Amino acid sequence: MSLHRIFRAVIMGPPGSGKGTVSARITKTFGLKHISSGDILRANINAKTELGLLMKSCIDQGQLVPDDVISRLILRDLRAMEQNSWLLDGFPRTVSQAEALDDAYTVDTVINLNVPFQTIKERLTSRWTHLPSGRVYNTDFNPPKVPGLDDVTGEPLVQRDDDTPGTVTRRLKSYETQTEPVLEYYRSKGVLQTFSGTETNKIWPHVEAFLHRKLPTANRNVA
Ligand code: G5P
Ligand code: MG
Repeated sequence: MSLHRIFRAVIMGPPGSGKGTVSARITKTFGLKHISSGDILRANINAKTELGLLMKSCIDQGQLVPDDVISRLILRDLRAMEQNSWLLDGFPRTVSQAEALDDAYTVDTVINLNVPFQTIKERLTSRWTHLPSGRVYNTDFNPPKVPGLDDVTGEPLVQRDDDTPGTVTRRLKSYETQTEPVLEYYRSKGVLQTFSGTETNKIWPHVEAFLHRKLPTANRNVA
């Protein structure tokens, strides 16, 4: 790896596996730009853009939005950060999305968070989100300093419309049928690194050590 090489990573894992939580730690420690497809979609819904209005019912029902829509959206954002190292969270989620990404960029590493479904179901019903930033809290695991309010802005936290038990079950189903094949896709390319566990605080040191090996200081974005 040359000194100035840009580092491009993907973080995968079932809904609620801790992608957002681990991404925040990676961005803080390694300075990669974080792009979350879910955060971008929710920002569109919140701002009532045409795209947001079209995608809302899909997301609320726990279904994936169409491949061409999300691929276009994410690839457009990535073109605006050609000079940056980045971490993609929530994209790609189908083999077709992975192929679209592959046509434009080579992914250096894929971090896969392997967390049992039972653990996930308990977490999501106690998640609170600050929609504008994507910051996530949990009433047990990492509660906000003031209940119901974001630590940084003091703005109100909300529960996501797709965090109801029935919708979580549908999201896990679509993960199994549509997203698990993407793991195989990256495994065959030799870039998949899986981290298993039930607690983010136990998984994180392994992810951090792995990235320290992969990503010498010189490759990080200037903060
Ligand atoms: P998203 O937004 O990408 P998901 O379903 O992939 O949504 P989600 O729900 O955002 O993933 P996460 O980021 O993996 O989960 O997890 P998180 O938010 O960090 O952690 C979950 C909760 O657990 C939080 O409350 C956190 O504090 C807590 N937690 C973390 N670690 C621990 C721990 O160790 N212990 C405990 N007790 N708690 C913990 O996508 C949403 C929708 O957008 C559409 C789809 O409709 C999708 O369903 N979409 C796409 N559609 C098509 N293609 C794409 N590429 C799409 N991307 C998004
Ligand atoms: Mg997330």
